[in-house]
Amino acid sequence: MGTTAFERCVGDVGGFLDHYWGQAPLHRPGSGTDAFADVLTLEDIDSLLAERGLRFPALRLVKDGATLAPSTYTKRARLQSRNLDDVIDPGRVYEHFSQGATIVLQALHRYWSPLSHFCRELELALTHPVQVNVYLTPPSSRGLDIHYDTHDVFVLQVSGVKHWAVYGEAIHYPLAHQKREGKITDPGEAQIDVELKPGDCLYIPRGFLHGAETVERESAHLTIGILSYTWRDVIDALMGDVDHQVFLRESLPPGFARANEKLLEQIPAKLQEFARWAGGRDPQEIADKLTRKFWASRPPVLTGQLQQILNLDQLDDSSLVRRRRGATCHVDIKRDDGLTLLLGDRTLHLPASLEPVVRYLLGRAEFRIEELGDHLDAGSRLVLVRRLIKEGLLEQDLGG
Ligand SMILES: [Mn+2]
Repeated sequence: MGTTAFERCVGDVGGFLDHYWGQAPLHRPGSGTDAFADVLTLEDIDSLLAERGLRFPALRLVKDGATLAPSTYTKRARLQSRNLDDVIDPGRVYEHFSQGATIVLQALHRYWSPLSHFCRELELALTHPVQVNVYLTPPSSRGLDIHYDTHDVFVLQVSGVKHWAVYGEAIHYPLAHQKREGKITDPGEAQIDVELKPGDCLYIPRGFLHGAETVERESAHLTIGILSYTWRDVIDALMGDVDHQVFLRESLPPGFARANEKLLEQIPAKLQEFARWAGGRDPQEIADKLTRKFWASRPPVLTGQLQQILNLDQLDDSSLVRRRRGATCHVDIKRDDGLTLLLGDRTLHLPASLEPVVRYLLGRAEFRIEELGDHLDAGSRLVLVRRLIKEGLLEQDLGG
């Protein structure tokens, strides 16, 4: 391997960004049947279905364009003193599958660590959030009707074969709520018409119509969804400050809803005032807000953290420490009150004096704690490293 997650999806990243990203679908033939075996196999899916005790809607079933009622494949279970009525019944899931239903495993990046890492790598490359679903379709079946999605997707074929058709754009850059209701009967001519084989990747930008069905064989694929930030988010970031603007807090003219002349008269001036205010905003401040939004909302990947916590008291100056795989950290020094580390789901405030040592340790693949000696005394460096291990940013080398 040695290639990045992004390259595994699109090949040449530069060419993809120039010619396809947000513009056009792309089919990329794969490098063989085992191309995605390290992230998910059919055996893995089998074990996820049968052994994980999943609850709806982590798994759902669709058939011929319709979602099956969860009550037909869930069961009741008692846990502690609680009655759960949404526990997936694997036996009934397999029965539905035998009768043509597609199994959808939702948000696998949350609990299947090879996919957590794959998605994390991809989202760090894009700095747009990424999620993944798995679709397992029996032979001669169709899961969803022709539709478009409101986020870009990479379809990665894991096993079996599926026939895909990608048509033109139904709506340019749809947002999450801009879905189309009702059946699409005339999607127009297909731009891509292909049998997706193991190792293949298909990129479908949001808004592009597509449909898929299996023929002779079953099919298992990953759909990686890219939940892009848009310019709408820039406006949202701007609007966060609007409440501080007195000129917008002024009440509308009394009686405006009965006779609106006064309102009509005042709107253009207010909009101009708003445009002046918006135009005078510091772009850096807005960019920083969006940057923080990404780095402060990444779910942690805490594989092995139990061992880390149990071995904290073994840490000494000679301990080898490294950045935890998949851990995110953004150093925010814009604030006056010290150093802020955005660690995905948590924010860590440290004294500003620690900036050089934090930069040092973030810049290294791995290091021994004694290497921090130029910056911190023996006690302080142990305290800092221990804290960063607890926060999930670093991990101690526990020797195999
Ligand atoms: Mn789709």
